[in-house]
Amino acid sequence: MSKGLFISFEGTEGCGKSTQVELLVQRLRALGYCVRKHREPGGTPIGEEIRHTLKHSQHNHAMTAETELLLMNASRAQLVREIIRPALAAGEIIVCDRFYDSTTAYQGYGRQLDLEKVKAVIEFAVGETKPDLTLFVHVPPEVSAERLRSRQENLPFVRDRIEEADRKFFERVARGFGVIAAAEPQRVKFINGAQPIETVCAAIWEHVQPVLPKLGRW
Ligand code: Z5A
Repeated sequence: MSKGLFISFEGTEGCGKSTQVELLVQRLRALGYCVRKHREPGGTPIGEEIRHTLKHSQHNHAMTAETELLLMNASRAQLVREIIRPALAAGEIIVCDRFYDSTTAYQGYGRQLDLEKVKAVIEFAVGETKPDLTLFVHVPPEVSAERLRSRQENLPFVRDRIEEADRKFFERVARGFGVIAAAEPQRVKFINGAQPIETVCAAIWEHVQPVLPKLGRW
């Protein structure tokens, strides 16, 4: 049985997940915990190549929703076996920027693939390896759009195929995250991301602190 702790972050783009992942990892390391930070898709050499194919490759325009689903989960299957399981077995903390709830939200609700088939693919990719705690960072679409716009102004343009989807796609994704959070309130904690960074960080810590004593005792 795993002795470590697996925490995932979820939410729509621009909700502030990556900012909060970094703050949480820094805080846990400062307290002496052994923590690994990963992102999905990606996190392993194979996963990072899949990430490039999914997001930035010049040849990915024709990618079907089914291919997208399988590539997301190919990257995940590799991350789970190469990194997450060994780290959990060694008693470490894994903090992951997105995990399988993103597949349910984006490929299930967003791309409108059959939810039962999506679930079966996820289960094949992860097996028994599931997050102990998921922080769902929620912001209204206008906050997300404004943050992405201001970040874009400060970065060179990088093509991202998934971000090219239309508004209705992102509305379905947001609705999907809401359904997921409501279905599993024990695991998935709702965080109001439309607050100052320090306030969001404190709200996240309220959920992380109580699970830390369970490390090594699952
Ligand atoms: N995807 C999928 O379809 N299926 C799957 O199974 C998986 C993923 C795993 C990954 O993109 C894409 O893959 C994603 C879902 C899909 N696609 N889309 N679209 P990614 O990894 O490149 O990016 P992301 O996960 O979508 O996140 P992001 O765009 O990088 O944003 P974020 O991590 O949520 O936010 P952030 O980078 O922390 O913050 C955004 C900006 O807001 C930044 O300038 C911050 O300084 C600022 N910020 C953050 N917090 C605040 C607060 N509280 N106030 C004000 N400003 C803030």
